[in-house]
Amino acid sequence: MPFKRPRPNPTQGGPNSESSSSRPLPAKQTKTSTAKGLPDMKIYIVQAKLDAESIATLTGLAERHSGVCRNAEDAEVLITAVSMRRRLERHVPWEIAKTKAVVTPQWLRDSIEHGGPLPCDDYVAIGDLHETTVQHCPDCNCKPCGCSDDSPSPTPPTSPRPRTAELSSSPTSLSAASVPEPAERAVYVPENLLPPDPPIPTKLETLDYTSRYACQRPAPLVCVNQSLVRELDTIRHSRWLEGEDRSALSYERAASVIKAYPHKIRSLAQVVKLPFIGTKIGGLIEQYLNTGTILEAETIKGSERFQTLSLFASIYGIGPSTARRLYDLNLRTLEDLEIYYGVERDDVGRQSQIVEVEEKPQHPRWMRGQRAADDGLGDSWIRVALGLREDLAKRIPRAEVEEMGRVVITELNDLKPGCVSTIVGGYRRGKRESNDVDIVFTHPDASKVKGLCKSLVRRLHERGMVTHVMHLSSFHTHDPLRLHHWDNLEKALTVFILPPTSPFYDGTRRRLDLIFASPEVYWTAVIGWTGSIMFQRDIRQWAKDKLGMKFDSSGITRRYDSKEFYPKTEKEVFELFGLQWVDPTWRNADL
Ligand code: DCP
Ligand code: MG
Repeated sequence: MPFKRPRPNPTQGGPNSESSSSRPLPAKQTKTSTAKGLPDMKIYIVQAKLDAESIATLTGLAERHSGVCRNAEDAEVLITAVSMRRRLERHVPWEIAKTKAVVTPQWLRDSIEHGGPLPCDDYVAIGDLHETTVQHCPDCNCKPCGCSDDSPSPTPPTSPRPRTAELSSSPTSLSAASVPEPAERAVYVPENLLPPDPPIPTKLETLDYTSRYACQRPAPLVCVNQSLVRELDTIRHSRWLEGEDRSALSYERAASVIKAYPHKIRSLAQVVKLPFIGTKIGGLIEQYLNTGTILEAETIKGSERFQTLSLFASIYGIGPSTARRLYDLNLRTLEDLEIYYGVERDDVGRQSQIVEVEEKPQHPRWMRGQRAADDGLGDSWIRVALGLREDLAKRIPRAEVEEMGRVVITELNDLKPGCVSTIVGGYRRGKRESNDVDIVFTHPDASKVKGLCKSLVRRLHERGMVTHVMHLSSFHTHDPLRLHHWDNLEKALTVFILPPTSPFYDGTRRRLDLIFASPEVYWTAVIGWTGSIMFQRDIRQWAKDKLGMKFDSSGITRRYDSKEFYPKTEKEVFELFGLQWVDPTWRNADL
């Protein structure tokens, strides 16, 4: 779910995840994975230009999924972040480099994700080595250049070997093999597209606040240790603003664990064994217990830099890197930003206009810590958001969220009768006031969903209700070979105003996100967009760790064979993953 309101969240997972490539992968090859993703392959990692953490990560990946060599000469594949020949030559003799596939670190990540070596063409690290890299690439496809159709593959194709055994060996896991085969898309008949009614009670006793996974911990809207959570969240927010995503994630995880801890914390001993509470966090908790605050959080709150970066990042479309850039330009107030961006408030404030902001390449927002350098929506949207900032900063009470839902659904049903929908996001988790309204829609007849998002936005615009659209994505059929199935949903991120006939009308602009899912993935979309961020991210992590499955708001896929699963109710999603049901109001795993 790209381009939602930038929020103080570093590792933006949201409904989707972790490899840094947003490019569609080439078709899967006949050579498929064994327990090791890249069996019998020798990899050498050129350390130049990689920081210690990346070296450790890449080495770990190579060790787990392949084989690591101590010198370049013995390797088939050289992984390097270096892009200049001269620089590479300082580390690897050119004559040797020419006999290897010399590729970027992304090749390793993508190949592992893919379950076998990918063609190197798109991952060539050094321009001068393009041809030799393609020639020596260990993928089993014929090389686009340099080899003939009948040249033998460096590693002959092996027959596919599903990773089922490996998966089912985990004692806590629901084996992927035990999951029923997915229904064929063509014969899928949705049986229950409406939210369960009456709500399914959460059996708190079956949930586990000590779990490493937020999707197993019951987290209320406000917990008994809320002020401690807030202190930790201040540090997290600061780290996020400073681009220190890994550190931010540590604080986010610790705060999330505390959020679900059901007792008032009076001594560190109560929580010291909980996951993600290490020595550092433990020290901070102790400090909080002794003094009622965490010194670092208090210092952060008092810092001018933090206050300014927070202010800038509160503008929809400005992410941390843009905020820091603006700060470095010596801008300090929103008025400074107005001048910098050339905002004429009357222009954007009251006119009804569709501002379609150019869509950027979609970097999975959930690929925490690996986001694009520029995390915002672009200058044209920032200009609009600055002009609307007073309206957009106002929280939306529940009754008004419901009114907005009613109005939109009425318009939609005029357009296409029979649609069903769920208001998701913070509203569904019980928040008394929301920053925006998120609604997921579908139609029991899948063929009627396509294009509906655009038609609805057009209709709402014609009726003066949608004034701005900053992202409108179109629907593509699900492509299971993509790393992230973003395109199974149609999304419109808009600015909305209630019609003057509404009893709630007061002219305030509101952010409204419309998400259209095909009926097969309606419930995964509902879960992904209900959040909270940490809750849905840990469902994804759980699905990956325990079942070898991919989960995001646009679908569920089994990794080893890319088969899709279509749960028919929200509860079925939990059942499929072997998770206990958690009512949305207990999914508040973030602050
Ligand atoms: N989401 C996510 N990761 C993100 C952003 C969003 O998983 N980085 C998912 C979970 C969120 C849901 O989308 O709960 C809706 O996102 P919002 O930004 O609208 O956040 P909420 O609706 O939870 O709160 P509010 O809108 O009140 O700020
Ligand atoms: Mg929301």
